[in-house]
Amino acid sequence: MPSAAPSLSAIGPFEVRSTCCYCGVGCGVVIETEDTASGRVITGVRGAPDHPANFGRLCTKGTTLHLTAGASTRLLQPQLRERDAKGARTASLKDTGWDQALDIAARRFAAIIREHGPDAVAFYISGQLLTEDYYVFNKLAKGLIGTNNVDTNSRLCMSSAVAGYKATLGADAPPACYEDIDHAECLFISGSNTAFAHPILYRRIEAAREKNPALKTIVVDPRRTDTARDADLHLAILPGTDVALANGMLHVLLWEGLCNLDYIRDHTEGFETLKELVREYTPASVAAICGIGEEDLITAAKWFGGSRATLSLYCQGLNQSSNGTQNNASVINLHLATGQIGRPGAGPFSLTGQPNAMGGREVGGMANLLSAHRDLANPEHRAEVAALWGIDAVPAKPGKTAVELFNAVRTGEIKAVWIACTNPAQSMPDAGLVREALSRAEFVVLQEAFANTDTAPYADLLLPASTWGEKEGTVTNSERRITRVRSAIAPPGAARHDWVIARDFALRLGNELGNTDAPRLFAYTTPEEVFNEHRETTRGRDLDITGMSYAMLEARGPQQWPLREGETTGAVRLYGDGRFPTASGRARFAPTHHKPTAEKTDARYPLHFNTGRLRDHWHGMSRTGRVARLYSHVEEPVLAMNAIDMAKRKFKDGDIVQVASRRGEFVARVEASDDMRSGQSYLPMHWGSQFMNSAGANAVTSPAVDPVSRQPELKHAAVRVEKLELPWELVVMRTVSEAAAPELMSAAQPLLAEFGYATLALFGREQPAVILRAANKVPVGETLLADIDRIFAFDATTSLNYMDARRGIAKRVMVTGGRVTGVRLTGETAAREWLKDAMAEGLAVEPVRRWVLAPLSAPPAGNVGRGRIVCNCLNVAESEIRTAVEQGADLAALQETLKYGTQCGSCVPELKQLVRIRKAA
Ligand SMILES: Nc1nc2c(c(=O)[nH]1)N[C@H]1C(S)=C(S)[C@@H](COP(=O)(O)OP(=O)(O)OC[C@H]3O[C@@H](n4cnc5c(=O)[nH]c(N)nc54)[C@H](O)[C@@H]3O)O[C@H]1N2
Ligand SMILES: Nc1nc2c(c(=O)[nH]1)N[C@H]1C(S)=C(S)[C@@H](COP(=O)(O)OP(=O)(O)OC[C@H]3O[C@@H](n4cnc5c(=O)[nH]c(N)nc54)[C@H](O)[C@@H]3O)O[C@H]1N2
Ligand code: SF4
Ligand SMILES: [Mo]
Repeated sequence: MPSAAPSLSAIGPFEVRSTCCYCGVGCGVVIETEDTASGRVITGVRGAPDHPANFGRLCTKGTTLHLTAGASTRLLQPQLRERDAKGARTASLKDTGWDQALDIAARRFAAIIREHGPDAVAFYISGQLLTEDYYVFNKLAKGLIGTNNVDTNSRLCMSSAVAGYKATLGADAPPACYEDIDHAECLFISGSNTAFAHPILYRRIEAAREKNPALKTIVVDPRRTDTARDADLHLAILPGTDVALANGMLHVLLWEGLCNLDYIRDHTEGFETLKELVREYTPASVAAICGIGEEDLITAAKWFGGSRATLSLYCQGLNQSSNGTQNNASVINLHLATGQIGRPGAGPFSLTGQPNAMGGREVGGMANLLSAHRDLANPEHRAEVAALWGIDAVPAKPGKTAVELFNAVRTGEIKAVWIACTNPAQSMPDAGLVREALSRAEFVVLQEAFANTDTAPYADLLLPASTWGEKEGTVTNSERRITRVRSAIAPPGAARHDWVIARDFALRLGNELGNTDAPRLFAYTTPEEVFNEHRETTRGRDLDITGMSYAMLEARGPQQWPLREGETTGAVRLYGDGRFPTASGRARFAPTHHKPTAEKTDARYPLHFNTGRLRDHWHGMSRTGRVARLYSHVEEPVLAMNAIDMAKRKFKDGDIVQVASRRGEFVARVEASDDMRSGQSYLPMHWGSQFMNSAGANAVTSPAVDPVSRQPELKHAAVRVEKLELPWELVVMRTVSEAAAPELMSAAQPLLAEFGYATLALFGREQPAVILRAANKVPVGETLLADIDRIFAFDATTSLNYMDARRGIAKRVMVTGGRVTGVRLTGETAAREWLKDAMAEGLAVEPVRRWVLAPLSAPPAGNVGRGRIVCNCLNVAESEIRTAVEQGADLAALQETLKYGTQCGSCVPELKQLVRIRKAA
């Protein structure tokens, strides 16, 4: 194994160890490369066998990382957007050099700072940046410019977890570790769809349950997710009632004598107030608030308090709420009251979402934080950081947090915003408002790896960043483990590393502002130098990593913090001695009453709207959206509703509906799901304007925030759903090489706006294809159809055509090299699934030929299509699994003889469910 980044001149296959760039599990990967005529390219990826987060395993997203490494749709050159005579942004972008780009940025920022002060500019960065990138950005804002206006997408993600830990344990440190799953006797999983969002951790949970059948799992989630379905007990609470649930559980724990009074006496404070408060949270009243059975509440409490070791795993179901801090604190209350902390298998373990959410917290890269878990509000902390940086002072005025920041951009208080490694036009709540803010801003810089995100059209300056497979640095995963990220190939085009871009901008801005300190403050030549400076800021702090170095991580592998100078291993878990980093050394209970969410349903907006993740996609899909097979599990945005609510509205599966809140709306298909309780609806967060004709889920979500953490309430909005009559349908499918797929999708994206309903996706595997699905009130005009033919390269002269003007139906099929390579159906699309399979699987062309030329529009009898793919590694459809199960196969048989679910394992929860359904029938 090579020890450092390979010399790029080396010839032949080469492998480099790095970390997966998706979720906070932080799996180690081995990147496989090959040298080609056009330089070194990434050809494969596999799990690093000895990485303590994954021991060789990767999920569906990790195993397909190499398929996202091609250059198409990458930003390759700095680009400047032109403005029209009225000063509005145009679609026209001009390539420019780095010197010119950074000079322009420095001049614009300097002019605004001189005229309006440092708080008139802001940085909005990301938990997907490496620790070194993050550190430089934070110092640039707080140390050079003198503004605390630096916030990140972690505000939408982990800030309630940070606030919850600090309020109770005294510091932002997840005390547990992955190994605790093996030692636990009870797992309390709340607001976390671990099976989808932290799949490799979920494999660990499956293994632990297999090894220890006594291990009890409780899942708290309003939806019956794959994680919930697998659990011993699923509490399908009403959305936003987590605090009531925890208070009710504590009530039961007290009643049952399951609290650890010795622990409470020796290591905590404030219990009396909480005890008094939970008196009124009787099982009956809590069951009513949460909409669950009293018995289930009591069982949950007994399992939690009665087990030898209880581990809680929680995520956005708790964090993304206007009560997010209290949701977190109330789970921690339960651990403190039962002494379930600081021992193997016990503790409140907040799962981090992004690969470096933790690193961002460590460098203090948020509007209210400072380096090494210091607080901006604390004058001593400010003085310490100023001394470490060698500057007079860091500004005391708190910076603006994400939602406030974009509001201030909208009102003109903030005039220039620098966005790096995040896509706020899609991922922020109330996307319409954020888009309006961006369009009003005087100057927007976007530092991105990919060109086609929803934020890109608002950028005046686009700066191409290097990304996974190219960058060097470190990230910290959920269990406080710092791992190296390494480069396997050179960045394409003119792309540069994020920390380099931030440094070079800082140097130029310093120059413009006449700040002679800048060259000293940003004298880094390698990410290692940045790491070493960051390390020094942690000395004596709870996350002290003075014993770590790049060389040490090289020699000894990934390490958990704290790891102080002189130590050889980090802390596996925290607070084993019952001492907490608070003034008194005791943990604090955080008593609080149940409060409803900020937005409530009413007669006009009667349905609760919830959002979250899919198994195979990542956020705005700039990366996963390039890989055809990652669409096969869920092909398009579908609103999930309960069957009763659908019947009440006379909706059928597949109907097109408009979902509207007080802020905006989107159009999607609707499907009944028995995972949903009545009164609730759900749409995945991934689909934005690149994939549908609206901003998607965040067109309707609420910008209400938690008063302490300022985290927005992305899981709770009130909506109304109405059916749209769009009888005229269109489906266009075109095969394309994997490398060219993103480009064709980008080219087709402007078409989405032309229809009442429209989505874009990929399908297929060896032979990927782009698919545009659309519907409209009336047939669209010939000009638009001609545009479609041009964009999708349909050749009317060589394609098979059928037209029935009277019925308004047209069929067009292209056959190339004995395969169906293009299909355009208008008016009627009943045969689309059959034709889709014909294209993806290369089925015989003859039946398709006959069908095109015949007047029928339905597919030939019996050709319904394979349907949804469940096992992505082996390309197995749900229909095929059902057939095998009907013939008697159980999970073991599916795995042993058919090998389904034996590679990455991400589909195992669904295989189990299909077997369960069959057994129940
Ligand atoms: N496949 C995939 N994995 C990912 C990501 C991705 O984009 N794709 N993103 C990563 C990131 S950044 C993050 S933050 C994590 C998020 O990981 P998770 O938090 O596990 O994922 P979500 O689907 O956002 O939300 C989890 C669950 O919260 C539930 N929920 C909603 N309201 C409530 C409530 O009031 N109470 C409770 N108890 N639960 C509620 C939802 O129904 C949902 O099932 O995933 C990470 N992993
Ligand atoms: N409705 C709803 N909205 C949500 C959520 C939800 O559950 N529901 N979850 C929220 C959460 S938890 C999160 S974390 C956010 C995530 O929201 P975003 O941060 O907007 O999501 P991403 O699509 O991951 O954006 C990262 C961007 O960085 C780019 N990129 C990749 N690598 C690099 C790199 O090395 N350098 C640079 N400069 N750019 C790079 C990618 O192309 C991508 O466009 O979404 C939030 N929004
Ligand atoms: S669980 Fe999947 S997405 Fe998360 S780090 Fe591991 S391979 Fe990557
Ligand atoms: Mo996140």
